[in-house]
Amino acid sequence: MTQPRIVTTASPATVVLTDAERRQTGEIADWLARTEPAATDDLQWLGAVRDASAGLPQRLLTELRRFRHDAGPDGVLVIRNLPVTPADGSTVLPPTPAQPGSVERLASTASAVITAAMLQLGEVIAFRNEKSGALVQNVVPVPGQERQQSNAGSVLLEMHTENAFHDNRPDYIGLFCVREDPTGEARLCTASVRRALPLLSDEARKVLGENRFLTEAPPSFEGREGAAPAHAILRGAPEDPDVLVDFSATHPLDDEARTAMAELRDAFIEVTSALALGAGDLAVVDNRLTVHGRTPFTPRYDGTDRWLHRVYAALDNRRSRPLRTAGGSVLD
Ligand SMILES: O=C(O)CCC(=O)C(=O)O
Ligand SMILES: [Fe+2]
Repeated sequence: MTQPRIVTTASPATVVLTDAERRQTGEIADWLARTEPAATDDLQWLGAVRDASAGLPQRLLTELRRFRHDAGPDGVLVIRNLPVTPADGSTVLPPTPAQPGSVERLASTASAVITAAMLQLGEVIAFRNEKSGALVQNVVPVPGQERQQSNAGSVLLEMHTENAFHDNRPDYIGLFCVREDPTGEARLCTASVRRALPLLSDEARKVLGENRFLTEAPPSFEGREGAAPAHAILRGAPEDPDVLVDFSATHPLDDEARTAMAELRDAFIEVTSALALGAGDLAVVDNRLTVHGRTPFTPRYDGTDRWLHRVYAALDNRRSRPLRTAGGSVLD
């Protein structure tokens, strides 16, 4: 496949916290980082974060609520100037991890910030077979996995709906940058179906709306084989559809479907926003409206590489209940 040209369009909706709002958020997050059992996967700690998230700055709560109502033309909300480490300087950010499947099990200022923000959008979830079911996961480049189509890779990561193959895929993905890419090359790419739709031919719209595509599980899911049933890529209201596609895992079932998918990929490239995330930037992506990916970059593996925390949120906790066998946040 040819490497897409990344075009930066106008930046998506962005909220920059004032220093007072950052302090207010930091006070909550620093307190949560010290709140027992201070473990990101513990239901009691999550309960404390859920309660405390109601005390986030009013402007942030309002923006999150608006975004949940309607994610806008880009389906992305960027929140900047969030705290990453404690205000009192008691902890500094450790070196960027480089081991495979790295996750955050211990509460910290940064893990509390992203969990609190995501809990204002929905219920946080994880998948037992992905990153050992941890709710707060690390997005870091991993030596030897450079060419993988997963967030451990550093080649171009194709645009995708997160966990497209899964019936209970998240509604929102939070990506919180705790250390920016020192080379400045890595960009989070996002493209919404609302922006891409007007660029598609009538024929492509029709074909993309039919069950002519198969999607496999991504490499980050251990032990998942085979593809789910054939599905449509454009779904719901024809004039404002949802999108379900992973350009490295979705396969067209016939030539017309292949042509339509190629047209969609070109349209997404035309409307892509490429965001260089800085430390303290949280990008929230609406996984129904917007696909995401990442430009290639050059890891150093010396502790200074780009480091994001990732948390998923789902809107309907009852729908996934049969898969949450222990009644917690992890889907089996
Ligand atoms: O590294 C990025 O910016 C995005 C990676 C990604 O797609 C993910 O973690 O879900
Ligand atoms: Fe992703």
